[in-house]
Amino acid sequence: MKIFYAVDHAAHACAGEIKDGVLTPCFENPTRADSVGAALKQAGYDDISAPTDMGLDGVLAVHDAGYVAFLQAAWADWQAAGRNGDIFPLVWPGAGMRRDVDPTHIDGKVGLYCFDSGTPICAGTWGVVYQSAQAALNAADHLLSNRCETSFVFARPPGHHAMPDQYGGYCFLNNAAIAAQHLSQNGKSKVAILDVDYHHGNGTQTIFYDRPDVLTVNIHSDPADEYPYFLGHADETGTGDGEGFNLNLPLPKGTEWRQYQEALETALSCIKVFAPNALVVSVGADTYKNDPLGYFKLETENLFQIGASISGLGLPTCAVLEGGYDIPALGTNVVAFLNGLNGKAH
Ligand code: SP5
Ligand code: ZN
Repeated sequence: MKIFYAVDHAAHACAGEIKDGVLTPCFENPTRADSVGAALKQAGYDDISAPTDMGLDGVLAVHDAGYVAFLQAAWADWQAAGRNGDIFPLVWPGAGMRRDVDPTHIDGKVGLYCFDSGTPICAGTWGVVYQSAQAALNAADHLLSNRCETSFVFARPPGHHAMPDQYGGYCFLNNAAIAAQHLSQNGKSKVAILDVDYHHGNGTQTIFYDRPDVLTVNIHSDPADEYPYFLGHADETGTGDGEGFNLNLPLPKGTEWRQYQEALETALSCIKVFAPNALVVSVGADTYKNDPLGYFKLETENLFQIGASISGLGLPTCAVLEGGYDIPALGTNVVAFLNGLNGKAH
């Protein structure tokens, strides 16, 4: 299994996020990737590389050019406005306000391109975000021409909340969507994306919502009672030609393996019927019982079982890390998932 990550990931390190109304140290911080890197090496996964630079085309295939230009310039614009701390939004275009305007002030730009208050930007953010997207492109590329059957990206920051033109949920560029689109444009005529992060992958769903050739399937905490609230409900099934090619399987807080496994079987059956040529998995370890942001009750062994069940599909598979905030356990949980995915023993 080929593994990629942003080697300079530690440059994306913000001071805090707003949680429960309080500025709190960021859950999504560099120690996450350190935990994963150490566990991978200890488990013998040593084919780990920095990505080669495949350029912006793969990013612009899923994100709006104006949004990407904003991300590239945001820190310089923020500094030019005399600010030194992390970038946070001040005002949003709420319902009934205009989105078809082009703010020249950084506060207007941030409001236009951001959808939550928990996703700060610091000096190093763009460079790391770009490298993580490159890691996803490299991992997808390695599935082409059968160079490898499985690949993995321990991307940080994660990606599945990132919309075509908005960031949030710790996510800026949608790494999984970028990987899927790369596969789609290079001979994989049908691609499935399975998202098993605790939170709904609102960005990934949105990017492919009108596409019948990219199936998106999500198993996540019911957005009636959990972030991101405004997408991820069971009645969202796709639109236009994409009608019937999005499946949401929301589960209640407190979900244990027995109930999760039923949803997973439903998800895998749906993917089998779709019969894709390749699979992208958004894997989050925030389904783990001790996760500080998640309220499911999965054990490490269950992460292994998720990986093993997915491997039963027999598809070329690119796994992309999303959430997981019990940082000491994160590496162990990721390795458990990968051992399952690669047909190894738990
Ligand atoms: C990629 C990913 O997992 N992103 C998750 C972003 C979640 N951000 C919102 C956190 C809000 C936490 N609220 C918890 C309430 C605890 N009482
Ligand atoms: Zn999550």
